[in-house]
Amino acid sequence: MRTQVAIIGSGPSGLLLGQLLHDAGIDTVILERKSRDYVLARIRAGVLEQGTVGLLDKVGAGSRLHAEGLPHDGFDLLFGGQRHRIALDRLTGGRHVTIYGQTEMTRDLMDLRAAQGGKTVFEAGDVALHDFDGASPYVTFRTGGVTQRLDCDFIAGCDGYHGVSRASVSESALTILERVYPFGWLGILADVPPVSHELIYARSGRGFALCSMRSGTRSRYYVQCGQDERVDDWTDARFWDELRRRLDPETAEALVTGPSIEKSIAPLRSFVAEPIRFGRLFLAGDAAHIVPPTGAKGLNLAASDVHYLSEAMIEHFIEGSPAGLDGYSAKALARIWKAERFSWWLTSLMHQFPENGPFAQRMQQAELDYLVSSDHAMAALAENYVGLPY
Ligand code: RFL
Ligand code: PHB
Repeated sequence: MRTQVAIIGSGPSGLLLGQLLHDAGIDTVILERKSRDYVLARIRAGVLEQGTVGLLDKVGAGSRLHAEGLPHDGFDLLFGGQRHRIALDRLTGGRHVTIYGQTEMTRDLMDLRAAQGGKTVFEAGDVALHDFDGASPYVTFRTGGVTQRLDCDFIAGCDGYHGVSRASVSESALTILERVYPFGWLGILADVPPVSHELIYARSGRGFALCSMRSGTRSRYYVQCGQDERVDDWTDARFWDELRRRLDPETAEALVTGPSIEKSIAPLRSFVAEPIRFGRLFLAGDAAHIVPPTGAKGLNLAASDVHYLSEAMIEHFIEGSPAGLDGYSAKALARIWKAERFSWWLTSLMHQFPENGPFAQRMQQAELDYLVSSDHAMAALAENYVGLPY
């Protein structure tokens, strides 16, 4: 088998890259380790920047998003028992974010790819990357009990944090920069109306909490939890009780609870691999970097990476110029680091850290007090939240 770009991973970055290249007449094959149903059952991100929505529109995958997605032009910070609104539209000159589940976006992109006859191999086992340092890279994988070989011009490693692509690069060629936080997020999804029509990011003495949603009838809530906690120890009743205690009395009173339809714990880390190009292998999305979810940046960074990467590949295939590919790593990393900084900052501001004593607590409180009293400070938060320009 031969293709121009072998894409490893059928998450948002692999699928969006496949579409952007397809629209430029560039052939791709996606190799995905899991089944389609498995990928579509993963509950992840929910907040899309306008830039991400713009890319989905560009490839023709935006119609359901515009019909069902919820445009949000603000969110609340809750601390000291009070809610403070961050008016994204006023602070950023009319920009907003869109609430639309990553699961739905993935489904839209998969359906579009299938309708256009794009090739995806699901349940591709033992994916291995070969000779990406040379001129003729190829990928081997197992499907239906048979080992196959896929020759290509380039390999796009879009296979997430635990994927094979970054792991195929020699350790000496990679610099890893990382911060692991001493807590996780316990999240639940429930078919209950959201407690508020906008998101609430809450700091409390018991830890961080987030009130989010997927629609007018489906809510997504998170509470900060210990690093080593087990989902099985969290009954729904315990979760709702803990969430209530981290909210102000009025919001806690308004909270509608119900049985969870998904419950999981995600560890929090900041992680960047540098560089993100190795000969004919290019990393994008979670394969290259992880942000803690506090800033809602992970999926949006995956989108900006593949925007840069698709432009670079189009420049190579259509104009015959290597300049875009040569500049990809530096260009993408410049935006990645800004999102890393924002996510780290918001995480540091809103969570309880086991090592924080009274001094650090007062610093968090003072910074939050300052933040909501200053339009300049709120504008800096808002412009990062809606997404920095590409
Ligand atoms: P993905 O989505 O992990 O997809 C990678 C795909 O590669 C496949 N794969 C392999 N395929 C073949 N061979 C192998 N050896 C393979 N190894 C792996 C996997 O099966 C998978 O299908 O990476 P991608 O495409 O880079 O997308 C990144 C995003 O998924 C991620 O950044 C976001 O979900 C992060 N995130 C959020 N981002 C936001 O922008 N806004 C949010 O509100 C937000 N909330 C979140 C989040 C992530 C969370 N969790 C669970 C980590 C909330 C949570 C709780
Ligand atoms: C979500 O709805 O899953 C979500 C929203 C905002 C975040 C993180 C996760 O910052």
